[in-house]
Amino acid sequence: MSTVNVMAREVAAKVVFYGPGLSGKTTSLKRIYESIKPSLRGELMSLPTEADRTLFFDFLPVRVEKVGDYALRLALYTVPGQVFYNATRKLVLQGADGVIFVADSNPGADDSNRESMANLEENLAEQGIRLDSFPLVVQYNKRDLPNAMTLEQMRSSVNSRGVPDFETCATNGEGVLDTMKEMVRLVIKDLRARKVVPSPRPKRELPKLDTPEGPGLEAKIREQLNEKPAPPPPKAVLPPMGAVATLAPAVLIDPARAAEVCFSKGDYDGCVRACSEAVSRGLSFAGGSERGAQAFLLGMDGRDVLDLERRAASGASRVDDAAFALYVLAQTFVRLADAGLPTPQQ
Ligand SMILES: Nc1nc2c(ncn2[C@@H]2O[C@H](COP(=O)(O)OP(=O)(O)OP(=O)(O)O)[C@@H](O)[C@H]2O)c(=O)[nH]1
Ligand SMILES: [Mg+2]
Repeated sequence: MSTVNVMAREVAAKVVFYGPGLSGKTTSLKRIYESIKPSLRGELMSLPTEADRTLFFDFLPVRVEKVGDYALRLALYTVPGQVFYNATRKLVLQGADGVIFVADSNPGADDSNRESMANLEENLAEQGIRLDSFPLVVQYNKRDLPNAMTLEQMRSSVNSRGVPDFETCATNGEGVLDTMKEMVRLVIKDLRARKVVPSPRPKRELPKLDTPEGPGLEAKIREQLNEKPAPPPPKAVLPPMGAVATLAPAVLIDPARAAEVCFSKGDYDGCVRACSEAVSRGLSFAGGSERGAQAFLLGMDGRDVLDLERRAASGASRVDDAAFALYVLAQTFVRLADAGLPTPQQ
């Protein structure tokens, strides 16, 4: 769900990479991470199994500097494609502003491509969203395979709607940024149509979507995305700020970092406890003392908050509990930003 901070003139939106298992969602996100200037992205949070399959989700926050006079912040997620992770897919899909569907060009994946598209449609419908009127881009991945299905075959399998589509090879990055740029364009168009951000004013210095003069949004985005892979970040004594701390309001950066450090050290109990405490502190900015009411006021799912408290009390957290805790904490930060909390006096 997009959130707007009018004071900071900032809009945050959520984009989800969806598709069958092994189609190349995580690989695509890694290419985007490598292609964006370090100053415009947070850390890539990835949670693979030993066999490199996505267990919960991958997460990358990026900033596309300006949309009109608003700064656009994107949270990019991938879902786990394996069929039995549908509960996680639903959770990650909640509040998405756009979806990049990554289809696999391997002929053996035709059925799973179709099933995954049907699954996306079903999971969005549960949120009351019709795919026909939702920002969607299709990425036909693994075009480098010698026996890749033809473009026509793939279109008829997963793109009966005729949404914008791109041929990609995520392993070498071909087409991945073009797909992302189109997604950004559709999300912005949708945010404007829903009046979440104002339409551009007819002033020369503002970026314009479709006119030849002026820098144009496309050019603006291009400016912000390096076409070449970024050099590795310099060695830091402290671990780099992670994805969740990047979203934190100033007063909660340290607790968020503490949770991330616990996670990276494998201290999952510590991570869940730290998240639970930081969520409590975050919710307290909504006023009152009752967790459920605070969550409600911020527009959060109270069940997630209670679930987090239960996991923190259990003292037997596993990696997926810690990932869930970080997810709830990230949601709290996004909702706080939406509500303009904490105020500068707090
Ligand atoms: N040949 C080829 N292989 C690719 C391409 N993209 C990804 N792969 C490979 O496909 C495998 C799966 O890629 P992932 O990015 O982990 O797939 P995923 O969609 O995230 O999979 P899940 O997390 O299980 O849903 C890896 O071995 C990748 O190297 C591509 O464009 N071409
Ligand atoms: Mg993955």
